[in-house]
This record gives sequence, structure tokens and C-alpha cells, in this order.
Amino acid sequence: MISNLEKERLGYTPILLDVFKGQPGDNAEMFELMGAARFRNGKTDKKTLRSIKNICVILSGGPASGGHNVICGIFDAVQKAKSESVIYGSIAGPGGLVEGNLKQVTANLVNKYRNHGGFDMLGTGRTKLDKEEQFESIIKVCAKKDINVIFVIGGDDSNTNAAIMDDYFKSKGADISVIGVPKTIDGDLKNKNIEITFGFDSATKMYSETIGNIENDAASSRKYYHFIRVMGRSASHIALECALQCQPNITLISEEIKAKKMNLDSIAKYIADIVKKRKEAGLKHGVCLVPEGIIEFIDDINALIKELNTILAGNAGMSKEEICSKLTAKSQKAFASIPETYQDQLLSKRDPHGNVQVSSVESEKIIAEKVKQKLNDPDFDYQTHFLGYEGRCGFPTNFDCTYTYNLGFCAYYLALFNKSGYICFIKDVGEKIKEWKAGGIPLNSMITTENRNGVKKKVIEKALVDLEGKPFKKFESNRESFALSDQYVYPGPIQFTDVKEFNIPITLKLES
Ligand code: FBP
Repeated sequence: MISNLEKERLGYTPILLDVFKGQPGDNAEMFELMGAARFRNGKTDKKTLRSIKNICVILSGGPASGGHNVICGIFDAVQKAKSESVIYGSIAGPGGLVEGNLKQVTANLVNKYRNHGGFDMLGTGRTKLDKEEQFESIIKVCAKKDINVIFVIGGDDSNTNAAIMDDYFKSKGADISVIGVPKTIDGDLKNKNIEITFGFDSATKMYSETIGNIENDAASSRKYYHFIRVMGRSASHIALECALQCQPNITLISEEIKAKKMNLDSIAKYIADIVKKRKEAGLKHGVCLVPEGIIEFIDDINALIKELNTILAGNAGMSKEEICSKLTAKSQKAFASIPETYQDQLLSKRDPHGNVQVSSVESEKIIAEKVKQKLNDPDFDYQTHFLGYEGRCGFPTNFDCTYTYNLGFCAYYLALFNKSGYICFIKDVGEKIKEWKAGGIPLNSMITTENRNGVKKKVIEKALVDLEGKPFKKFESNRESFALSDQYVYPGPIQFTDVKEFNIPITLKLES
């Protein structure tokens, strides 16, 4: 059974960019602009286009609303090209392709998932691709299924997989193109061409609805401080966007905390001072946003995590005492500064890419508890919330539906125009849709090296909140008034009514 809204959303038709209309070659040509491949209206000799055999699509990493529409875009692009390519989906992320666990993406299947949230059409996973055996296995699976194009729909780690896989194929002369598609609710895979990752708009609107509701409860009940942690593994883009949308009293921005070298104690003092001032003004309630990734940006805790990563990488199964004995004195002190109930959360196993699973670290509770200790005021009472997984799979906004559908076309066109090792983009999305531009950039132009699991690895660098950028500056210039008086905004649920212009994120508007 499907809900009424599901039925209605199936009927939404995303607008297709002009450049992707008609048969490929009839209406589009590629040109190079400042290191990027770009499409514009024009004609291309069809004989110069790649002969695409079969295709594999991979949904990779955390889900993000709009992923299914990327696949719908690829599917429809194949139909428009009057191609006989079969599209296979890799089951449960990159691991499916390594193991040959594939599912055919048919018209019936895509038609069930148009404008639909989640990644459940194929499932997703975080398998790290960096071993020769994995790549050799993929080459065999591709040969068996006659696949010569792989689309990786993912975030920084997944597109790092795509870059490394492409390098391997090129070094072995394997004729398989790899194209990435920028996804992640975290919004941290961006640059001058990739202005936004898909899923960010839908997730921040879903979180903002709830934050607005909690703000209203705070202002109604007038007795609690609400500490709300919002997802975002590393960067604070989600917290900043929600802060601009809902105007809570306090929002912590991890990048600023790092720049100011703040530790847990100074963060607690900053919040406690605001609580005291509000109490003097007769306000005993408030709302504080905490970005999920904060823990890795707190000066002494970051050093502690780095040490823990190295210790845990080589010594699974050690007791807490043994681990602590291997820490430097400074890190032992930082570990002790975390309320004991939450210390084990830093010792939990790392993800396949060597990341601490910050979604399991209850930083909102750690901070709330520290503030309580600092205030020592019986009037201070708090509630905590984690807005995480519920933001990743909801119905995509009209913006995300349209953006992803075009990303699907763009990815297919890049492969068709003989690109490999590229990530697609649609830019100028703050403008009217007829101004949107499509293209791709080499994945390798985004690669750097980072310490993961104690080993130096190639990775795509995360784009953090720019403290000199307009979104942060706007927040900074308003935060004192947000703190001392209530200027809550209640955005309410996502609206799906058709609009001439998309209601894009405030941070994106300010950056455009
Ligand atoms: P991606 O970067 O893969 O899109 O994932 C983002 C994210 O939703 C983070 O916000 C969160 O910390 C993480 O995934 C949670 O991962 P998991 O699903 O493995 O618990």
C-alpha cells in the first residue's frame, strides 16, 4: 500500500535542462572552461560519442533524499538516447559490485521510486574500495555483464572510491568509465562548481521543521533548555543552515570552535553565560543547536581522537584502562573531562573509512551535562534531542527532485562524451532553472591526503564552513540578539506545491 502523498509525488515531473532535451548529440556539445567540462546547446557528431554498453549504478554512503531521482535521470537519459544499455544497480553499496550482487533497474522499478526518498531501491553501504582484489573482481563482474560505465552516487568517501577505482582501471587499460555524483546531506562536498550536494536541502528543511516545533514548545512551556544535535559528520553546514532558518538562541559551529581553540569547559562556559543572562531577563528556557561533528573540532578532544584512532587501529579488543594507559597525559586529561557515562562512545569501532562514528557520540548530552555542572542552578533543566537519520530519507523537496534528475542526465552525458574519473555538477542553482549549467570536473582535482586509521590515505577533502563566508557572517552578526531575546522562526513542513522558483537553502542563497 502506498500513502496519498506517495501517489501524489510519483506524479511530479522535474524540469529537464534544455541541454539534455532531445537525443544526445542533437542538442548538446561539450567545451572546457577553467578545468571543467561543460555542456551547452549545440550539435555533436554522434560518431564521437562513447559506445556505452551496460551500466552499473551504485548508491553509496549515508542515504540522502533525491538518490532515486539520479537513477531515474540516468534511466530516462538512456531511453532518450534510444540506447539498449541495461542498467544494473549494485546491491547495498559498492560491495554489491565487488561481489557481483546486482539487480536490473527496469522501467517498472524506476517508476515506483520517482521523487521518492531513501536509497531502498538498491540499499547502500560504506565499503572502502582500495584493494587490488576488489578492483580485479569488479573488472570480472563488468566483463561478465558487459558493463563499461559505473556511476558512483556518493559523498566524499564514496567519490574517493570512484577516483581510486578510475585510476586503477586506467593503469590496467580496463575500458570502464567511472563517473561520480555529489551526494550527502552534510553538504561538505562542495567547491566553486559543486555548489550543493543533493539531500542537503531536504534534510535541513526536515530538521528545521522539528527545531521550529521544539522552539515553540520551549517558548510555551518556559522551563527547559533544549540541546539539539543535528547530523553532519564533520562540517557544520547543516547546523548553520538550520540556525539561519529557525534562529535558535545558541548554535555552536564546529569550525569556529576549532579556530578559537575552545575546549569542553570553555564551550560550557559560553553557554552558561547566556543562560545566566537570559535568566536575569526572566527567561528560563532556550534552544541550543549542536553540530554532530563537534567532538572532533574541540581542541583537546581532537588530539585525543587522533591518538585513539591509532591505538584502536592496531589493537582491537583492548580494555578502556589499557587504552587510557597508552594515551599521552594531555589526552588522558581530555578523556577525563568527558562525563564518564559518555566516555565509551569515543572508543566505539570506526567506520570502514577510519572515521569515528560521531552519530553514536551524544555530544548534545555531554555539553548539556557540562553546562549543568558549570551553572549549579536548580532552575536549569534540560532536554536533549538528536535529529539524524530521520532527515536522510524523507520525500525530496522539489529542488532536490529536479536537481538530482538533472544530475542523472549530466552523469550519463559525461560518460557519453568520453569522460571518466569525473564528478558531475549542476551549477548556478540559485538562479532561475534556465540559467542552470551542467558539467563535470576531474575527481583527482579534489584529492588530497589525510590520516585515516593511523595511515596516510588519498581522500577528497571535506569542505568545511568558511568563517569568512557570507552565511557564517550573517549568523555571527545576529547571534547575540538570537541569544538574548527569542526570535524563533517556525518553518513548518516541506511544501510540495509547485513554485516558479525553488525555495533553496539560505546558506546557498547567501553564497550564490
Ligand atoms: P555521507 O557522507 O555518506 O552522505 O553520510 C552522512 C551521514 O548521514 C552523516 O551525517 C552521519 O554522521 C553519518 O552519515 C552516519 O553514518 P551511518 O549511516 O553509517 O550511521
